[in-house]
Amino acid sequence: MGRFEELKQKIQQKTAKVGVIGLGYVGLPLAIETVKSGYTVIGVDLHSGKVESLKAGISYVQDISNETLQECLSTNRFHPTTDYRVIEELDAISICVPTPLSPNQDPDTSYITNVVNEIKRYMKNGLLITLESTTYPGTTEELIQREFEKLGYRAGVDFFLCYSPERVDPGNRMFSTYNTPKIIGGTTERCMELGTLLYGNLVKTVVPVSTPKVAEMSKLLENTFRSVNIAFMNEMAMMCDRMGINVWEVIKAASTKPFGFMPFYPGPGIGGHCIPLDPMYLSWKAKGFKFHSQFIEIAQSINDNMPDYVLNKTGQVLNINAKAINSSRILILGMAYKPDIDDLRESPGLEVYELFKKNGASVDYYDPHAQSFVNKKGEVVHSIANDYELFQTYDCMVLITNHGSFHYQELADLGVSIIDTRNAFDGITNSNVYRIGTSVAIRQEKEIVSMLA
Ligand code: SAJ
Repeated sequence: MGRFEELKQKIQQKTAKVGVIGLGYVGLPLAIETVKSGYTVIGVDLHSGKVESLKAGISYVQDISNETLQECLSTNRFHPTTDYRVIEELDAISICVPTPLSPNQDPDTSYITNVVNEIKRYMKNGLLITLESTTYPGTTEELIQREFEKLGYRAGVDFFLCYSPERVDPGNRMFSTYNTPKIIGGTTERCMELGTLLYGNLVKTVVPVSTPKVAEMSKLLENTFRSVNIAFMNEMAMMCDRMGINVWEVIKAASTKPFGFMPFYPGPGIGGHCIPLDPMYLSWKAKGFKFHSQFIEIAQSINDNMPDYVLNKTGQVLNINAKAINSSRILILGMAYKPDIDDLRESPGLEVYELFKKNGASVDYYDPHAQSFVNKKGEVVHSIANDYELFQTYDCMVLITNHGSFHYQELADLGVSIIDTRNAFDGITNSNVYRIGTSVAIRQEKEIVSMLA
C-alpha cells in the first residue's frame, strides 16, 4: 500500500495522528475541533508556558473555555508539547503560526520557515501538511513544496501539501472554526483529496479550490476588501466633516438600501493582527510582478492617518473652551483594537495616545478589558479605574473603542467634552459630545448664533 492509500485509510478510520503547530487563537480551536472529531492530536507550541497551561486544563484563548479544553484532555487524545520530535509519529500537520510584518513592513515568514525546518528534521513518513497562516500567494509552493522537493520528496507521492486559510474571528459568538466554511487548495489532486478528506471531518463546510495560490489569494482578498472599504469610510468621514455633513447619518441612510451596498464605518484607524497586515503581504508580492496596487497603498495611507485626524479633532473640541492639547488632561476610553476584547495589537488607540503625549497632553486611559500596555518609552501604562469622579477631572475624553460595557448616557452626562470616534454615543444629544465625521466648526457657529438669538 502506498503512502497515499495508507494515509487515506488512516484519515477515514480516524486513526491518523494529527499535529497542530502553533496553539494560538487559530491553532488551539483547530486542535480542539480535531480532537472532537475523533482524532488523536499533538499540539506543538514553542511557548512552554502555553503548553503547561493547556496541560493543566487552563485555556488562554477566549473562544475556548477551560471546560472544553478539559473535556478534550480527558479523552486522552490531546497532547500539548514543546517537543518537535513528535513529528516522527504524525500522519498530518496543520501549521498555524504567526505571519507578522518586519519593521520595514515586509512579510516576516520566519515562523513558517522555522516550522518547515523542524518538519524536514523529524518527518519520517510522508505527511499531509496544511499551511493555515495568512500569507502571500506562492508561499506554500516556495517555502514548503520546494524545500521538501530539494530533499527528494515528491508532492502528491511522498508527501501531501495543501493551503487552507484560517478564518478565525476571536470573540465571534456566531461563527466558530467548525461552522465557518473552510477554503482549501491542494498542490496535486491527491493532496487535495487527502486535505478535503481530513478537513471535511473537522469542519462543517469545505470549499475546495484549484491550487494553494487561489486559497492564499482568497484570504488576502477577504481582508484587503475590508481595509479598502474601511479606508473609504474614513475618507468619507473627513470629507463630511469638511462639508458639514454627519457621516454617521449618511451611512445609516445608505444602509437602508437592501441591495448593492454594504456598510463599513469610520474609526480612529484600524487595528488587529489581520486587517493592517494582510494587504501588505499582497502588495509586497504583487510588486515582484511589477504590479503596484494603488488601492492597497491608498487605503493603508488613509487608515494610518486616522490617529492624526483624531488629534486634530480633539484640538478643535478643546479649542471651543479655549484650551489646547498642550497641558490638557485627556482620558482615552477604550484601548483594545475592537469592542469587548482585550487585544491591543496594532490598536489605533496606542497611536492616538502617543500623539497626545507628543503634543504635550497628560494622557490616561480606561479600558475594562485591556489592563495595561507598554508605551513607546518602554513605560508600563495601566488603565485607570472606572471612576466617574476621576473622569470629570479631565479636559476631554476620547472614545476609541466602543466596548459594550460602557454606559454612554452616564458618560455623556458627566459634562466633560467627548470626542466620539465610533458613533458609540449614537442617539445621545448632549452638547458636550462631538463625533468624528461631523463638523465642530459649523456646530459651534450654530451654537453661537443660537446663543446670540
Ligand atoms: N474597523 C473599522 N471600521 C469597520 C470595521 C472595522 O474601523 O467598519 C476597524 C476595527 O475597529 C479594527 C480593525 O478595523 O480596529 C479590524 O477590524 P475587523 O472587524 O476586521 O476585525 P479583525 O481584525 O478581528 O478581523 C477579523 C478578520 N478575520 C480573519 O482574518 C480570519 C476579518 O476577516 C473578519 O472579517 C473580521 O475579523 C470580522 O468580521 O470580525
